[in-house]
Amino acid sequence: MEPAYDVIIIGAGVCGIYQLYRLRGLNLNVTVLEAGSGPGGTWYWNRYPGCRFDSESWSYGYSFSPELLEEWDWSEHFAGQPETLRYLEHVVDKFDLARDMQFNTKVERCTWDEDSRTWTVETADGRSLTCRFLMTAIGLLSAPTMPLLEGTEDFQGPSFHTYYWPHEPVELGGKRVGIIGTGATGVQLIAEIADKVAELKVFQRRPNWCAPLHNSKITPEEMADIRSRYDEIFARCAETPGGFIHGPDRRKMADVPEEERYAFWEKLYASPGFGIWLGNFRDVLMDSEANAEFTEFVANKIRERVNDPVTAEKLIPTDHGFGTRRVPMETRYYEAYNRDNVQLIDVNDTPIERITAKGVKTSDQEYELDVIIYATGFDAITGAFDRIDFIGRDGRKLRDKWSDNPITYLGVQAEGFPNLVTLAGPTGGSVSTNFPRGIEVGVDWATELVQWMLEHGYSRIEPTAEAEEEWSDHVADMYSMLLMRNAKSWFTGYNSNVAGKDKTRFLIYNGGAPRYRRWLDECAAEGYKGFVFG
Ligand code: NA7
Repeated sequence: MEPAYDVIIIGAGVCGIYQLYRLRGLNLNVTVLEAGSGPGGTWYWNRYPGCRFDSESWSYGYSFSPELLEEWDWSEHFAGQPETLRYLEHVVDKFDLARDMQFNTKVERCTWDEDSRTWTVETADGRSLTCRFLMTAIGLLSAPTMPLLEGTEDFQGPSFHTYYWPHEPVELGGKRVGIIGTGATGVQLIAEIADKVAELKVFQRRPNWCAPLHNSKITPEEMADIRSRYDEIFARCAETPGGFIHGPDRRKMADVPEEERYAFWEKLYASPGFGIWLGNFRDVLMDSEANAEFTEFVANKIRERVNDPVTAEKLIPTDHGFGTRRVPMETRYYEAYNRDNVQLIDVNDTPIERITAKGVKTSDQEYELDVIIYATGFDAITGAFDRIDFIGRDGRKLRDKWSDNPITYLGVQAEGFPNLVTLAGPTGGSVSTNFPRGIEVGVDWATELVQWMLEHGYSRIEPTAEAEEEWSDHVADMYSMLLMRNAKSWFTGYNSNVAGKDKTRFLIYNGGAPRYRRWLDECAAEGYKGFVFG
């Protein structure tokens, strides 16, 4: 029996939107299943105050449509979440994509049937849909995790994970607010609300190396200039490892005279965006001596910005060097701790014992709060896969296959799971880049693959175990070059709140976007080597 759909895409975020657009071009029968009540993915869910891009807005928008580029104006160099959501909704409207999207549709189980060569997708509302190809666009950071603390249900005021920030406005003015977590999310939120709440208690386990974002408005003249340079901007993003406008300085730190080196670092610290991380001397992220010197430079910046020396030292990471975990970008984050209403509570000194009806109880005291916010991060990349039952060939479960290390071929497919295309899945190139830049490459490639299969009369694709092994070795090699491999963060698959994930896993591809594209291109040029077709 023919399946109901040629392709089902799970997820209507940045990736799912573009994948639907491309498959329309092949005249296929496609539907997108989305758990949210509208499109936008990450930008639909994360509505917490202060949520915004760390990518330059104009380097984040889709590049595929000159008309779209022509008509969309960004208001800030680093746009806030409401604007980004409006942008994605605009794209969906413009290309009339919503008619092939089913919202409020949560996927629970996907089962491969070898005889009919179809996937059956079961949804939480009790429906079963069949398709030839199943594509996941389920996000990297879409499986939020709560801390393993007792009593989270007992708290009597409002409390939520940042990912589930309510759609209706949350009144924080005059409230006593507690935030657990100081990653990129916590840092944005803390800086945004510090001067709006009565009291802010920040419960910090490990600080991060944060750097100034230097956001600003885009004037009409600037927007006109950006528009005239889009080709140049996207060409630049295509040549940098991270898909950003910022690429590494090829000089070695030690080869640059000290005075010049520090002048360069001062300039980076005063410049907008990720340049300080991704535009630094290349060896800062690879060589521990170079890293230590730059790390001390940033530590001194924190000391200059935080009035109380004890608080300043608590905000300075001691377990990892600068840039070896995700660098949170901030706007007056450190200055928030100079305010009388903001208190930093180091949970290493006074561990949280439990959440109570009234607030947070540490070994030291009970902090009475009106609102508790969990900025405790995500079960990154594989978490969203684990929350769906993917059952492949011979009843194999993807969750089991990936429990130790998520292995794939090119980040695109896993052996044992025919016709399942893991867009933005583990070990793929898009997950470590400025996301839309990476995902346009991945989606274009997947679309061409489907087209090629249709032209050749194939209805089944699966990678070989050998191809998967070769890719996994390469992924591991790429980690070995970077100091990041030793830091505990979601880049290395670490999450203390998920059983079995408090250890290093190779989750992302660190070889850089240009190298990833070469692998994809070579694979296609050689008749999609490494895959077996039927
Ligand atoms: P992150 O970067 O994973 O940060 C989560 C934070 O929550 C981090 O500071 C954790 O401390 C903290 N955390 C987690 N569990 C606990 C418990 N039990 N007690 C205290 N503190 C805890 O997630 P974000 O949402 O901030 O950022 C995710 C990405 O979104 C980000 O990288 C951007 O790409 C966008 P830890 O460091 O583990 O000690």
